[in-house]
Amino acid sequence: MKNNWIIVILLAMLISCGQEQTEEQVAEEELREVPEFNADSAYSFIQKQVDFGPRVPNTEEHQATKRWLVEKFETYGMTVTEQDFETKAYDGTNLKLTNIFAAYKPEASKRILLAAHWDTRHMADKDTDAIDQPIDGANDGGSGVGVILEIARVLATSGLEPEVGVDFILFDGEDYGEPEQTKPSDRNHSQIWWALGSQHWSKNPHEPGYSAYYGILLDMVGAKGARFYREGYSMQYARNTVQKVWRNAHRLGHGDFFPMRDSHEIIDDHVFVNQVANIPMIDIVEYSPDYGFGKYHHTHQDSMDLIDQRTLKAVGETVLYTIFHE
Ligand code: AHN
Ligand code: ZN
Repeated sequence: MKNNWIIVILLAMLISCGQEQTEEQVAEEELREVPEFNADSAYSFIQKQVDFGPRVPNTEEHQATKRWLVEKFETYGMTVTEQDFETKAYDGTNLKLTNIFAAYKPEASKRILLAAHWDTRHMADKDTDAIDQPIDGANDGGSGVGVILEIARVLATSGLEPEVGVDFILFDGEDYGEPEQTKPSDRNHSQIWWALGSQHWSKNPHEPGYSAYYGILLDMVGAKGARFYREGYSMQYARNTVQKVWRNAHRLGHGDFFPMRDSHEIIDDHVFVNQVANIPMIDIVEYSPDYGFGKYHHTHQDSMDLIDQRTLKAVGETVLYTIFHE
């Protein structure tokens, strides 16, 4: 009998000890130092991409941008893998595409995968003018890459190191889908002509068996006044990560940018990463449950005039904080 009581007391001590540790861990987490995300630097990375011209597959501008992106990651001491491949577009054009992969802290086994697309749309099919001309894609393409490059710069230079490793993937051919005007209501859904780079990589990862703890896709993360809702597929495949990231945004005072509200599913690069590569990936994307994409979407309004450093900062700080708290 006496022994039973001793066991109960010992158990109680163990439990309370465990709780104390948890509290300590929480306190320690809150004290974790997170390096500064420089929105001015992220902005300049977007400006640089736009200065190359539209990053349309099979153009010289696209090639030149690719060389710069690879060099940028290499400057930050990362090993870069270029995945070249060819694929047919909706109109039969043979596209020469490249997915760009870079690894930070490759020895870490727990890894976060950050993704964006680096190509831009070959037409302004939602505009009323010059619909056959390619767009600048400052936000659609440029912003996700800009935030990613700034995170890569910070990881390489701040002197602070997260516990996790971080991988970066820049997908090509995301935006080469069919024109809005020729989208027939009875169109054949068996083939999706968008997200060609992520479709290829998800089926053929650059390293067989590649995986990550979770991924975060950044798409159109730089527009003034942007709102990031909890996108449908992200909630289906990676709900915990959505909740964690949105909670972090609110902790940092960026709650206005990250409403606690769902939007329905959209086809974006993360769909294939989730369904084919089986890596849970969320999409931080400007897509409203009320009106869908912003009015600049696939128009010539998607230029540097649209980009606001406050939006870049909200997204960049939230993602960096999340990385440093894993
Ligand atoms: C749809 O148009 C449904 N998905 C394409 C997502 C996208 C286009 N993101 C950027 N541009
Ligand atoms: Zn687009």
